[in-house]
Amino acid sequence: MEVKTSLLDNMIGVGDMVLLEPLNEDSFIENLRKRFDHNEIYTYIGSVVISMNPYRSLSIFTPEKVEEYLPGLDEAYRSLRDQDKDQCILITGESGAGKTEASKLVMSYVAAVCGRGQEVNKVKEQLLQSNPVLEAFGNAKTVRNDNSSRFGKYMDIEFDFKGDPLGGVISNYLLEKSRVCKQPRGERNFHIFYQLLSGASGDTLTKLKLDRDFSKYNYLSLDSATVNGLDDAASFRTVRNAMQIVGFMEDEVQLVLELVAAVLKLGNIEFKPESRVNGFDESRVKDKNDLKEMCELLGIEQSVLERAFSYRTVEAKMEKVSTTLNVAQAYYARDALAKNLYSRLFSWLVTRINESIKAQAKTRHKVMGVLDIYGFEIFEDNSFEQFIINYCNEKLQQIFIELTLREEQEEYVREGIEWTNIEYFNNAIICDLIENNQNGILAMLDEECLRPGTVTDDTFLDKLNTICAEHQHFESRLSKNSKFLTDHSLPHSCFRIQHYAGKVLYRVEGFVDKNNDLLYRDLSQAMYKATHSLMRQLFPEGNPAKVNLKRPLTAGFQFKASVGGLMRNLQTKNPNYIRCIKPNDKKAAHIFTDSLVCHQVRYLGLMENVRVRRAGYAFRQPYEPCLERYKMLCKQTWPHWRGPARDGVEVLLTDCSVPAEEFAYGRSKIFIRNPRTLFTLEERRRACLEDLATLIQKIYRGWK
Ligand code: AD9
Ligand code: MG
Repeated sequence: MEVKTSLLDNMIGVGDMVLLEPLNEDSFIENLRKRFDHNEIYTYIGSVVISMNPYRSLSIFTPEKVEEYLPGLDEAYRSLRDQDKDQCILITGESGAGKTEASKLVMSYVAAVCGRGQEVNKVKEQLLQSNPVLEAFGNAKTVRNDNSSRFGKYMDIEFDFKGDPLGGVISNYLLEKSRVCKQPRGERNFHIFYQLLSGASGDTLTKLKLDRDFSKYNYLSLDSATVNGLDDAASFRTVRNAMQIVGFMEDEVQLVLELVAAVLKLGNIEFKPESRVNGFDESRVKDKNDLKEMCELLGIEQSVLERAFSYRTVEAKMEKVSTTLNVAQAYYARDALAKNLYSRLFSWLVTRINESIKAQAKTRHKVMGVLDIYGFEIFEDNSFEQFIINYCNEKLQQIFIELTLREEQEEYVREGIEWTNIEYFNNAIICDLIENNQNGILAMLDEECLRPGTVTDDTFLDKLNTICAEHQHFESRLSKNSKFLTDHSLPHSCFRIQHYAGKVLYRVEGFVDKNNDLLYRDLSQAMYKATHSLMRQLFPEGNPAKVNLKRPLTAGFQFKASVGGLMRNLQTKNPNYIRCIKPNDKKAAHIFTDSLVCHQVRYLGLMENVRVRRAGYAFRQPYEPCLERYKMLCKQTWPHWRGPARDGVEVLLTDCSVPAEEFAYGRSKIFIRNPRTLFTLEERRRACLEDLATLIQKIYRGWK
């Protein structure tokens, strides 16, 4: 391909990597750097958007400008409106790369380009304002990102036939609930706790029986309670306002805040041992004040909750046996309750928001899905949560590979278009290591959780060691595979996975417990007895009339099923990608670390992406519908073409003076290289339709 590089390209780099000459890893990185230095944070690979996190606000991000700056989106939106195909925007990249910010830009873009009018504006505003609410409850400061998403989010924006938004539906994926009780060093609990304490009026805090001082609460980490650049008090006002716009009633907001307060109170309940005659220690609540206040907030009888922290009832068949809890078990029960309470509250918020934003009676025409998940992360200590998050990222990378690299190439071959195969790493093997139904890591974890007898994290690791030992992406001290086993100091209680985005060492401690996600029934029954209407609603299994002796599904099993469903959903849509890249590890503006960027470019498969794209065609359609749609643009094909559709399309494109190198004829489809060619055809078709409408009107008037 002959490419003319202009002086401007030399200075600020080329906007589409497809045009980069020469193409190699160095020139690719250099191009990103040049553009980054000139505040050009978006670069394309055809329609795939590469987005560099600028770590500062650029004035280009006014909603009006978004349209100009995200042409990739423009294409998705036009395809949705004109090609009648559901779209999805898949936003990927590691933690802190800018996915959530990009997803908000997508929403602002939708708001900016489509219709006005009171009703449409209300829908848009509600969709946009769902963000601050979910971020307050589902995001937190981590070492990697001051506003890190700790849940996965998928949102379908629904459109009518004109392309105006009608509403939306949000699905959420596994919230990292362990954070409610404990945060790693340098990290915080979910934003809402700090926002509430900093931003609520004195009166509200008194009603909630809360103190403004963070240090009063066991569940709030203190070493990083305030975050530079975050104004918790102002955010609280934003969240309150957003809740109102989304449609929360005042009393609902109050109920939500009471539950947030209840979590803080719960964390302050402490236990002491009381010796019994037989030598066992039985747990007792130490200082009853927090317990009392929590019960007052929720309308729970104090003695019921107190008892649930000292005894546990085990029900088997028709029998009920009461056993005592020791201090450690009481703390375990307390934390399990706090985590469940908070994560159920979060899911309730999503359901409640959906009630408000769902499309009203009008039938939806098309949807645009926007996926913003927690990014790939490697911490010093990685546990079950990172394992789940990284698995989700593997799945997303797999979709990219399937749809962009594999299927694309296979289609060219199938259609008989000349093609030289491009090699790439397929991470299906890692997905399989994790999710295989027989011997995947999640299946083995479930098997361990269900096995009778003594089950510990170590027995789980033993199992992994024997079954996965030879897998080339798995490593443990007992691994037989030496390919990645360079480090003989791998600790005993760990295993390591060579993910597509890097090696991660997981500590097994807590895996079994987190997967089981056990909550003693006495506690759910105590919660169900509350007079607090929302609390009751969150613990339906506490209803004594509905005792279910079946084991609840494990956390891993549920996650795998929901991610599987998500992937199937995404595959029915036309994918559009925003690949986010983090320029440095310091959360700082103006710094571009070559090695870090290079690592991401590699694992995201971006070089392969350019190669496939350069050789490929952006748009394809079977001959018949293509001819049907555009036949009016050419005298020879309008109103009917007699003959094979393929020939009709050829006549049509030649007549429309589309240059020959712009298309290729496959066995059943026409392939068009540049989406702009298609847009030109669309515009001409529209003009044609308008002329036709005017003509019909004239004839009609003539008749009258
Ligand atoms: V995580 O996987 O949820 O931990 P994200 O979502 O990829 O991560 P996020 O969008 O939260 O990252 O971006 C991190 C921070 O980078 C933001 O809080 C902003 O301070 C900064 N950022 C990201 N994108 C932009 C942008 N387009 N303009 C300005 C940005 N700042
Ligand atoms: Mg995020």
